[in-house]
Amino acid sequence: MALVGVALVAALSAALLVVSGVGPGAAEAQTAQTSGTVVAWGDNSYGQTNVPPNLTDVEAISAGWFHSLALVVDTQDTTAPTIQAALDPASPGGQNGWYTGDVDVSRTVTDDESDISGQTGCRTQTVAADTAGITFTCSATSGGGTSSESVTVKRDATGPNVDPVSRTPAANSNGWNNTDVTVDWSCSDATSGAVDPGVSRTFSTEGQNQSAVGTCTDYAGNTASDTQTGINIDKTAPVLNPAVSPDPLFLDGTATAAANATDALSGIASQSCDAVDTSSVGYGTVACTATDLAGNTATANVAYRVVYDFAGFPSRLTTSLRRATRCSTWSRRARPSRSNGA
Ligand SMILES: [Ca+2]
Ligand SMILES: [Ca+2]
Ligand SMILES: [Ca+2]
Repeated sequence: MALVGVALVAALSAALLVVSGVGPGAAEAQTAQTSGTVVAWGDNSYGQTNVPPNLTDVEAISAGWFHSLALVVDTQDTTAPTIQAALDPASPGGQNGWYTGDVDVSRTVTDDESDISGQTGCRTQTVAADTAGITFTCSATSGGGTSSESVTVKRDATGPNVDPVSRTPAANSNGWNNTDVTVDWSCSDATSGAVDPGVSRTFSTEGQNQSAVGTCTDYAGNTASDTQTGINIDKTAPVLNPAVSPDPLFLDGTATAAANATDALSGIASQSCDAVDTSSVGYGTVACTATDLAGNTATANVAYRVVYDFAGFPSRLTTSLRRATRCSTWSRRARPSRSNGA
């Protein structure tokens, strides 16, 4: 409240309807309306109707002999300070509201109606470590009261963990697979959390020393990768070109078969053929098998023929045969001619 001295003499307003107070004096009278406006009337020869301009919010008045008093309400601050927060960077660089680097939090505290009498927690703060959420609260007090404003910052500048879990199926003892290979990784993250609990990648292409890369992502958008090497896939069976030797095969002779296998990728691990049977003259087949280092197996048959081992006739038998041949020749010459048509 403030007490203001006023000289008021004025004509009574016809609009004097709602009155909150009356101040009768010796030469004038005045009243304050509920709107705060002062109306005065009396003898203006003393200047008593010159109501001070901007005289509003009058709560009470009192008229004297040559003076008047008006009690006006102080201009009050009815609003607490305004707190404006600012972050630098202004917006998160990561996803889902996460900052992925340092963040400065500052405040601007203002009050147009009264002075700031105190403030706490309003100084500039820097978030330089990962946090799932840290809240900074600024409180400021003025004649209008106390206001508070809070800012929560989430910072995750660290990539997630990506750990190899399995390789299915496992490579054989030679380090090879002959089917698709699936590599699995687990994902975890200490601050914002992993988007997926794990990732996997399946290889179906044949090749040696292939690499598989697993990438995990956290909710802030950070990523991390792991590379698994040495993935050897060979799905193709060896190629056989079997052969039997010697050629020709003689009855009861010694003979062997060879698979003559080749493999373009993992290479031949083993190859073999069944025994060649020369115990009888004629045609036969023998089976050959080859396996590559990946475990692919191929089989092929090869045909063969067993013949007599003819090294020529003995000399005594040759003489007998010559004689028999001559006799046969003579017999044919001695045969009667069929010129007669018989
Ligand atoms: Ca204020
Ligand atoms: Ca993280
Ligand atoms: Ca192969």
